[in-house]
Amino acid sequence: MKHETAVMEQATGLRTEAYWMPFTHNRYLKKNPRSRILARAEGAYYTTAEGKRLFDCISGMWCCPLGHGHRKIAEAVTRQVKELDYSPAFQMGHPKIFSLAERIVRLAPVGMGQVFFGNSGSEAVDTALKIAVAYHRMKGEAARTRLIGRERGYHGVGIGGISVGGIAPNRRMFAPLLLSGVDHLPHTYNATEMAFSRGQPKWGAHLAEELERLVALHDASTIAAVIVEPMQGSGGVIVPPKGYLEGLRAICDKHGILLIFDEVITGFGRLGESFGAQRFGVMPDMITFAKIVTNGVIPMGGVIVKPAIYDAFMTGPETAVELFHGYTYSGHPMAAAAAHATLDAIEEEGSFEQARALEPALEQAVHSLKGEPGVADVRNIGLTAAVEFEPLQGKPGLRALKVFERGMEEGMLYRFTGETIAMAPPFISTQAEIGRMVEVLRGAIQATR
Ligand code: PXG
Repeated sequence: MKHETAVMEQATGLRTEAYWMPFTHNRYLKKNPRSRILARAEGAYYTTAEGKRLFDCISGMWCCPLGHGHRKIAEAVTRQVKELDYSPAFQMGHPKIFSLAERIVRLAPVGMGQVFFGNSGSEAVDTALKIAVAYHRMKGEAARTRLIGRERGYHGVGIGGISVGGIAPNRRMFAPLLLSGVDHLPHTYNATEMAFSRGQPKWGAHLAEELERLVALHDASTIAAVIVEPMQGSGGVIVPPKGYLEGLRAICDKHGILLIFDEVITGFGRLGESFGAQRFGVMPDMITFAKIVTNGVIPMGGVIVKPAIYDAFMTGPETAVELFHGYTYSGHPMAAAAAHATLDAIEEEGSFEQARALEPALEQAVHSLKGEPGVADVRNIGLTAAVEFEPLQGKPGLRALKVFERGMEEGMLYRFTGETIAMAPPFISTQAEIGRMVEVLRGAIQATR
């Protein structure tokens, strides 16, 4: 209790000026920070500094689906800090990172071979883009330097990631830094054709053909890779149309272009399978991951590659470094311990099965919001869903912000961005909690005009 009181007191006298908060309306939040300060977390709930309990509708930021304060993960991390807190990442290793790589390859679609580790999704993406360009160079196709992303895509905030990314505000301020030689596929969202789709929309497979247009424009011999999220998460839960990813795969194969799936959100169970690749039955050449691999407890990210990619680098003198890339914290022992414990828990608790079992309940509940005031679309797949609103007149984004704030008052921590509210509840949620999450949302929508 003493500690509890100390946490609350810290929050009461909070001085907010020195902390520049990421992706945040700093001035607005700092006017009234108290409701936004989290003090504790346990299972599927946060407690704010004001003592309010919030259901974690978005699993942290899509990363904590096994629940907070997971005993096994906490114990593994505690043991690890005493056993081996840090190990140099270059020219040295430690047992847990080798075995972790092997485990991740086993979870990945058949045919993957190696894992390169970093500390975040952004690092994973920039690593994958570098590997793609370097791979072609190693194969004697140094002209293949062009990268293709997609509108509305989110690939983190590194220079590579914002260049292939397609979220305009993330790019606008940094325009001079964006990589040259990048092009974008159109996004696949079309309200007229697919509003209120359950799971994969039936319309839109033909949009993959846009890649043929880009190939015709730039010539295949200049294109290194295409990077897409199998399901666009940050863009607002945009689900790939049936046949679309298959189409991209076929066109990449035809032209010798690498296909990268950015699975930072979809990796490790969000879609009820290890990766979106398995859910959609489409095999990429590289997969980027982060978030759920450690249940969000310690930062970790990475890239899974096909053996043919790894092998292309394993040439030249054996004493020479093959890839001039890596981070001080690549394969950090603390992250490796957290990841092993997370993967253990996923096996023991049947986490992917939990996610699969909750999918129909979430689908049914969110689609019942059709017809509520201002609801323009509802979409879902796996254990994630989004509700999109018609903007309040002359006030873009305000409706979702108001719904979010109302939700907090009612004990729900949703995710809002633009005109959408997104949900990606923990896999450990009960059906009743999913139901409540949606009913509170209904109330918040009705109260917001
Ligand atoms: N790729 C994808 C597909 C992502 O979703 C990143 C890369 C970058 O990961 P890092 O670890 O560098 O942040 C992401 C991150 C949200 C939200 O609520 C999504 C992300 C991060 C924060 C919030 O939409 N995705």
